[in-house]
Amino acid sequence: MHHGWSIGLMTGRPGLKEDRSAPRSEAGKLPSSRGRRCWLRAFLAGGLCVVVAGVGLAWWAARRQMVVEMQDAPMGGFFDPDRITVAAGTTVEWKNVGEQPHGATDDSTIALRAGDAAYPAGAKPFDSGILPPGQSFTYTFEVPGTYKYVCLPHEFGGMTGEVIVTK
Ligand SMILES: [Cu+2]
Repeated sequence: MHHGWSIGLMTGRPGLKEDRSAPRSEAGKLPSSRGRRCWLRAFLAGGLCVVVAGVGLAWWAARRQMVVEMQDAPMGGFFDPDRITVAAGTTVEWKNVGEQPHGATDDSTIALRAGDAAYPAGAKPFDSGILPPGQSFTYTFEVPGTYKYVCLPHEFGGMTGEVIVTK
């Protein structure tokens, strides 16, 4: 207000004072509309934060979850994918999408060939048991290293897999 008035005085041009005073009423409204815009901006920024956090969380969760499908094949079956690399803390889900029973275990004491199954020192062996069609088994890999596992009913047919766990 003072600013417009002083400029009007300095320039001394007639009519300018009126020109300056006309938008003054609009200028008077400005703080409240600016305030509303500020709230809107804060609201949008907050919403954006929530969206970004949600996407980040979903990405983080996806990174720590992996699905390996157990599929039927003429020689018994196969894991799809049969070799994965995951970060420590990842939960792997084996899902039997076939029509015959499958399984997953890295326990070398029950595997047909001891070399087909292995897990790093410090880890405990996992064993899904026999999974009927449609069933799943999950295991969370906490210890980094190389895991070799088999489907017991189809190990002879080469149904083996590998999980490499990084730190
Ligand atoms: Cu199998």
